[in-house]
Amino acid sequence: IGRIHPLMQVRQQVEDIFAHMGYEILEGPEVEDDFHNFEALNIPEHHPARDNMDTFYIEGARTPHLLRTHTSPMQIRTMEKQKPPVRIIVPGKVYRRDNPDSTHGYMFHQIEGLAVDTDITFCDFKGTVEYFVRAFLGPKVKTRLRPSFFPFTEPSAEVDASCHVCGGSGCRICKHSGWIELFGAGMVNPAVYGFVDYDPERLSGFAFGMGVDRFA
Ligand code: 2U9
Repeated sequence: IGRIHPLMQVRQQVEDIFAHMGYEILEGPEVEDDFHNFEALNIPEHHPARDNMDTFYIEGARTPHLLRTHTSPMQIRTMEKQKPPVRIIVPGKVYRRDNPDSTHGYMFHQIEGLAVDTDITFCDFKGTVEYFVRAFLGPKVKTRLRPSFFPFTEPSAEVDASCHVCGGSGCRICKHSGWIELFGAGMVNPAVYGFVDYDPERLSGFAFGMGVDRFA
């Protein structure tokens, strides 16, 4: 008897929660160019994330092409084509060079999201994150934002949830901290808007990225 794969179950749950908030679900190409995967996301040429160590480049193409290292290039493509407001969820396979072992492969699944409009604030970001985490993990779960860094968001944060095993009192699963790291997020770095012809003086937004395999 067939079953829906655990990764696709998680993907469906996440999609349903954001669809309920009015987000559109979009997919994009797995072979991308340098501009959409790096340049437009404020990852400059000598950033370590661009090293051959991390990225599979496609040989023989006229211009540099690669296997996307995140689904973010599709958010760039959407902003190039579409005027704000933008509210999208982009699930899909991504590829990174790594030393494979029983818990690491070359391909994994991500879900990223992007919201851009004329007056989106950090409060909208926080409220959306809290709504999502409670819808996904249950109404009693607490969330916490920790400062972080990504080239494409500023400020950036890691989103933690109170431990689903011990409820926050501390156990082996949360390494006695009471918290579990869930995903990365932040306000879209204004530098990104310049690459897609959006006005950073008029527009703001937030973005997030989560690993489906980790969630499952
Ligand atoms: C645009 C602007 C900003 C997407 C984001 C993250 C933070 C993040 C990781 C989670 C685990 C990747 O799968 S993972 O290894 N992602 O922490 N992603 S903000 O930010 C964007 C995307 C597109 C135009």
